[in-house]
Amino acid sequence: MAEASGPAGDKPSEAESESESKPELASEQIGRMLEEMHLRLCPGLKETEKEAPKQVLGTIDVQGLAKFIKEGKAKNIVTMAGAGISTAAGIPDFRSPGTGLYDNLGEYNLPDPMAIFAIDFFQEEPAPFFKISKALLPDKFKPTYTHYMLRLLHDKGLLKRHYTQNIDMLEDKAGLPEEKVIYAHGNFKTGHCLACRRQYDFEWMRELVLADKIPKCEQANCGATVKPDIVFFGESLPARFANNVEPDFSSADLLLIFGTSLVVMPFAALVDKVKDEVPRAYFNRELGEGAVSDWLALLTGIKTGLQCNAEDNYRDVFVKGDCDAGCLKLAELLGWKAELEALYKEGHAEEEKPGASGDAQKTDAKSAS
Ligand code: CNA
Repeated sequence: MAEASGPAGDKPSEAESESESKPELASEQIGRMLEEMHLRLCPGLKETEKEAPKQVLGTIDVQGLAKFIKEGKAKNIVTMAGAGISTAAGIPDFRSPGTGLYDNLGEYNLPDPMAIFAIDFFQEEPAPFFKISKALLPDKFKPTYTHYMLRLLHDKGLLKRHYTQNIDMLEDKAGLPEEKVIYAHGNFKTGHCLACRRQYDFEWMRELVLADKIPKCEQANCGATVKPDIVFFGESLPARFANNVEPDFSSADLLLIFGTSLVVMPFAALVDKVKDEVPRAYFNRELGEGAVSDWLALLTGIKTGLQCNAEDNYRDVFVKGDCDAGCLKLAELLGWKAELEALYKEGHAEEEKPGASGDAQKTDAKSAS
């Protein structure tokens, strides 16, 4: 379109002067252009003969979702998660207004909030990252109901794989076996020297971070910063992610997504990797940016991301509210609530001793819709 209009002050082209006098013609032209663009981008859709995908959920709500699982139609469930599944454990997410990390980085003097997790910035100034890591160290927290719901899906033989953006390793603490979890953004389990790549373990890094020291390589003549193996903005995702995405998502019969704004790529794009007829359920406080039908869909008809708010939504369930509440609600509908509560209780047994503060993580099913 830019080529079609000349620089300011140029004589208008024939098409421009015509469309100025006949606005209805201009909108027809725009319509045709969009149609053409749509066909160019999706050549297979010519004459819009593509069959509408089948709606497999009786109702597009948590009840429909529970019925689908109860009827044994979901045997290869893939789950995806973000920081929202761990906020109830006391770990702040990135983007929640007020409580999210991005709203609380004033003291770090960063060029922008995302810099704290950007590899270029870390290489120059690792101190802010390690300062914040002290508050986020994974051994301080306990899994939430959502983590135990994942565990329950696994115990029942229904979990194909869990993909997490989280680095807190609470999935591990909840008892999900390593082969069932893809830590898409890595975790704190190991770290590597930025220069010589020598490996260090979590315990070694933890002691230094707790003592407000920047982990430095101990190899002779090195001394470079050691970075935990979490994926910073600007770094590639682990090979295990790339190797498993296609087989896992193409064979999934249900996708459950918990506590993520769905804005960080390429993770957010995974929602489009399941087959067209596969139901997708999104447990989140709000429709995250990446979960709404956007301008691109409106303009081109190409729908990427969840379509919870779209008029023709046939498969995307939005379970609004805290994901723990959503999980308890789903567990109740499935007849699994007692098992879920037992797992949670067992995992929190230590904190429930008199005087301990396990209350911060208590929740109930009321606020899920
Ligand atoms: P985000 O962009 O901060 O989004 C979190 C989403 O969860 C938001 O839409 C919130 O509304 C929602 N949310 C928050 N609490 C709850 C709750 N209790 N129930 C339901 N919804 C809730 O975080 P994303 O995970 O989408 O972004 C990906 C980043 C965040 C990844 O790179 C992570 O490494 C990174 N991160 C991880 C942790 C962690 O490991 N716990 C903590 C902070 C950031």
